Amino acid sequence: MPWTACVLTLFPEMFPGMLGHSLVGRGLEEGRWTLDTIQIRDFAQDKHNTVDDTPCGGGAGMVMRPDVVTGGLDEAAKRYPLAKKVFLTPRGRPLTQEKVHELAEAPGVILLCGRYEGIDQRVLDEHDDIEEISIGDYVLSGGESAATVLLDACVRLLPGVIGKEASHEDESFEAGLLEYPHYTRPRVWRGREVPEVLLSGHHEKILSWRKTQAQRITQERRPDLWERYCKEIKGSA
Ligand code: 6GU
Repeated sequence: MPWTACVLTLFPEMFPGMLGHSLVGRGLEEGRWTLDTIQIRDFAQDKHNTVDDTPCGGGAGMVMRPDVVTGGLDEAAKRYPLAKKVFLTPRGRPLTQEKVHELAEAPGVILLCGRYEGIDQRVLDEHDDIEEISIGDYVLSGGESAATVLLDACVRLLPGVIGKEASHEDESFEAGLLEYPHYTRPRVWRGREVPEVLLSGHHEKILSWRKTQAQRITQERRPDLWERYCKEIKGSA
């Protein structure tokens, strides 16, 4: 069975979108993963197909109704009983590469995308197996672009999707460091030379240079990652 993605959204036409292109799109065509969408509006309970209402207690924006959202969630769980359920929200726990691995190793995911100000809290209280995940500290207009990001990150880890082009170990975050800089031909471009060591053919020196660069860049840009990396090094020494 391939890995399954099921997206609950008011805008199913946004999918596959970017996920239909490049290596991830090829993986979809080759059946290495499947993408299903569920239109949340199909579970509206009234003749006007209402999905949202004004927030209790007042305030700006609209809130998605719990009866409508749960109808969609139940249908998704019926189709994909083993999939992990995720609600994409800026209030969620941050998405990390570790979490991406966990989701990619599950049989699949059900992704609930909110629009408007959010969804009624009682849906989340009722379905205690829904994990709330955020893709970063900024606010998007809806969960669909976040779902696209999460799916890209998961699908590229599935067997056969990336092929031998990338060994994942070298990538940013996999070793707790940001990735080292890359170079290709020409050897000199606008007076800028490719670092000598990369042309030396000396494999050990190249590995050591790359590691030093990865450490320098991480230290400069991500003191949070650097601190954790240093602690882990100490712990394993
Ligand atoms: Cl998952 N959704 C929305 N709407 N905004 C976000 C987000 C998710 N993650 C960061 N900002």
